Amino acid sequence: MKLTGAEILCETLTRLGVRHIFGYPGGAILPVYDALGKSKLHHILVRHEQGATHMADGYARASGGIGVAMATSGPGATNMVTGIATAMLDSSPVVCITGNVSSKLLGSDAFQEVDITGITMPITKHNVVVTKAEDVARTLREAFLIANSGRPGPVLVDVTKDAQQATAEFDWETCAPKLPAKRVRETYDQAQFDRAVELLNSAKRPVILAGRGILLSGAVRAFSQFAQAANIPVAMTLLGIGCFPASDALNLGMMGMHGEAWVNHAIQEADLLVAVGMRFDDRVTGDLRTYAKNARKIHIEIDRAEINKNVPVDAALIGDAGETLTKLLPRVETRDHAAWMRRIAEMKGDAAVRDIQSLPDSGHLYAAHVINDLWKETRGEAVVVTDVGQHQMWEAQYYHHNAPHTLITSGGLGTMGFALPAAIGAKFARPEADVWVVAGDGGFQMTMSELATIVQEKIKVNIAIINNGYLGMVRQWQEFFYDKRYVATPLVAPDFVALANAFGLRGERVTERGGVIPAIRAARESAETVLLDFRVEQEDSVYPMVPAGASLHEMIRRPNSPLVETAAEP
Ligand SMILES: Cc1cc2nc3c(=O)[nH]c(=O)nc-3n(C[C@H](O)[C@H](O)[C@H](O)COP(=O)(O)OP(=O)(O)OC[C@H]3O[C@@H](n4cnc5c(N)ncnc54)[C@H](O)[C@@H]3O)c2cc1C
Ligand SMILES: Cc1ncc(C[n+]2csc(CCOP(=O)(O)OP(=O)(O)O)c2C)c(N)n1
Ligand SMILES: [Mg+2]
Repeated sequence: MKLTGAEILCETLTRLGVRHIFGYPGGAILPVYDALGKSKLHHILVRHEQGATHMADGYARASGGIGVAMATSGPGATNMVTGIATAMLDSSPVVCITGNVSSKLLGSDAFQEVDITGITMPITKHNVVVTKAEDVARTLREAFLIANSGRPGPVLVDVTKDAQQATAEFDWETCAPKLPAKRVRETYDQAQFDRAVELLNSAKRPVILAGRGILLSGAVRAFSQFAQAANIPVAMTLLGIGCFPASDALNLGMMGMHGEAWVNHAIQEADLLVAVGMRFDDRVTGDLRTYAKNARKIHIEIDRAEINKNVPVDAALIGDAGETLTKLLPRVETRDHAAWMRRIAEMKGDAAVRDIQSLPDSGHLYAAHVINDLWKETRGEAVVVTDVGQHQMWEAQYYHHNAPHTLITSGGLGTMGFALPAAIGAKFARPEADVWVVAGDGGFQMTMSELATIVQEKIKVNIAIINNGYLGMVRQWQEFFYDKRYVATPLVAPDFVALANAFGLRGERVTERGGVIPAIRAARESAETVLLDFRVEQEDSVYPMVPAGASLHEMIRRPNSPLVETAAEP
């Protein structure tokens, strides 16, 4: 069958199981758009190509599959850069397709020509230029394979206009990928495995560090069986949240810069850390010289490059988390760690039992209240997509996630503007889910034009803006480390309710604690997207906080005040 490169592209995507493409057209990708119109693929027109990449990323994170974004050459492609880097830092499988000028014009500074493969080389897992129609199908199939195998990541396929327009023979069998099929090699030797078993079965004060690799591996069940069998408490990274139920007795909570104080202390006192699918990010370890000095370490990790990168380990089990945990399970002996659990409970002290819900209503609305009420109202079952800043940390602390893929957030790059588009992607992946955007007044203003995408596509998400009138997380650093010199952090915002109305959406402003639950209920009951503008305390800070570069146990705690650090146990 003879097809144009553009038709081959659409046909290949369809056969690969793609249903949604987030994109924005332009001259260099027009042949593909023409073919798209004749295909069954659902194209979602975004308002900025950054939005397309975050949508594809949110789609991937919510579904466990691959998200697809598309853009034209030049500015369309460069607008994708932030979204690609966001996906790269969090190992998210996204395939980006860009058009480019005709192959004979490449390198001539032609209209809207940029070397997008050069630009994205360090922020893609793989990228490639396709200049011939006959290479389109195989290259795309390879891109999908690479994006979602081993350690996942973004792949960019740049297709020149002549490759889209030329015709070629299309035959699914002959365009099979030429890469080795998905294969995760166990590269640890038996001695490492035996050492890990010995460490696991002899530890007195063990802690599991659970990361996003568990979610990427689809190993939630295997992980839970392992943790229960070993009877070891579980601390989670920000991106690991959801891989183990918050309600489980073994769950300790989040570790790291804004993790729970007792979790960080437990890590510092541990005699064994079992790191599973996490990469010892600097937000997690604090000062490496003082990090968990008394602990032996086991690292279960698919990417060899992560082993001994930041933290030297005693046993490295390189491979897929699910497969490794399943192999370890029969060798794990269930030990009584009651004394250790008691010690951790002691470290929780009063921080764990103070319940913000039982505090008298002082008339102030705190972000923690909003998030905790959201958790209660949605019974912890919503898919929450956050932006970056204080509200992101409060979400991690006060919304207790029990199910995998229910917290979607930009961790590694920390990309403001992520939440709204990523939530749109998540909604396409899981149309039945109650999807909530939790964004700051700063980050929301970066990509709020995607409200129009919501309207055009007639989708329903709920939007909670935690509006503190500041670039709050930066203001907090200025408060703590720059003598309260609030340079460039007070922030004017539009009237968000009027803004929602301008897009044809309903909006509501909430200024008092009593208004939170009714507003959340009304938003959930509405068939259409509702934007809630929560006017919260302006100069509140996130506690605890490990200052950048300090030791993990050197946390700034909330000064004496009627406020509390932690909500009730789930
Ligand atoms: C404002 C802000 C504050 C933050 N504060 C904190 C904080 O207090 N605490 C915190 O934890 N984080 C915090 N973060 C996030 C932090 O920057 C990192 O993004 C996060 O800690 C990384 O978590 P991770 O290692 O679990 O996930 P990733 O960075 O996604 O790493 C996943 C790891 O799993 C591996 N992997 C992938 N697939 C598999 C598989 N199949 N099997 C085995 N392994 C696999 C990967 O190779 C990788 O090493 C903050 C971010 C921001 C923006
Ligand atoms: C694109 C981008 N620019 C700058 C930053 C640095 N930064 C991190 S948090 C933050 C403030 C976020 O403010 P807001 O969205 O209002 O959230 P809040 O912290 O107030 O909850 C800034 C500027 C970033 N993470 N991303
Ligand atoms: Mg703010």
